[in-house]
Amino acid sequence: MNVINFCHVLSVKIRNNVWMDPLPDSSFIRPKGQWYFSNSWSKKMEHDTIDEKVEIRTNYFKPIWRWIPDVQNDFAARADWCVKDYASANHHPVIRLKKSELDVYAKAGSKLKFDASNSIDPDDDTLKFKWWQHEEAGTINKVIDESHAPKIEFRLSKDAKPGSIIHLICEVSDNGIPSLTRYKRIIITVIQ
Ligand SMILES: [Ca+2]
Repeated sequence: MNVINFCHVLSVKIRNNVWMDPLPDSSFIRPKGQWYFSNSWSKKMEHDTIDEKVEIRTNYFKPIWRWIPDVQNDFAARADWCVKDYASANHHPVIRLKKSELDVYAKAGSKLKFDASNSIDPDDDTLKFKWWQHEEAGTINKVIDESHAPKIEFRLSKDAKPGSIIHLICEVSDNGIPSLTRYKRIIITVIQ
């Protein structure tokens, strides 16, 4: 099964008041009673070194690990704020989109433009831009190529089905120490 398609499946009820993402492994039976890391699916997979299994595990946890460097840097900056004066510490960029709405409705085949060039950094750091599609969150596989310009422009496929959803992420990082990143998520819904 295509792992990305699998991630589009909504959480499933495991037991009373416990909802989780479905696992990409129908052979795994969730343990009864108390759950620990030691009896988890991820622990089981940790011992599997077959390339295909490693890829499945890596993709399954991508929604978590892709953010970790930014989370760690954010924490490091906050630690700096405790012991340094304002000018000696780094602070996050501020993303300013020219069109501020984050919920966008667009017809199949239409052209879309987004512009984050007005973004600023409170320390006057140099900014890096990255636009990318958060595929696991949406319902259409990759339709947007990653871009590193302050602006992005693309056309929706004429075949895009009404009701389909694309999550577009605008990521802006500075060159301070540690480098800090902010995000904006634009949710594009295809309409008739
Ligand atoms: Ca900064």
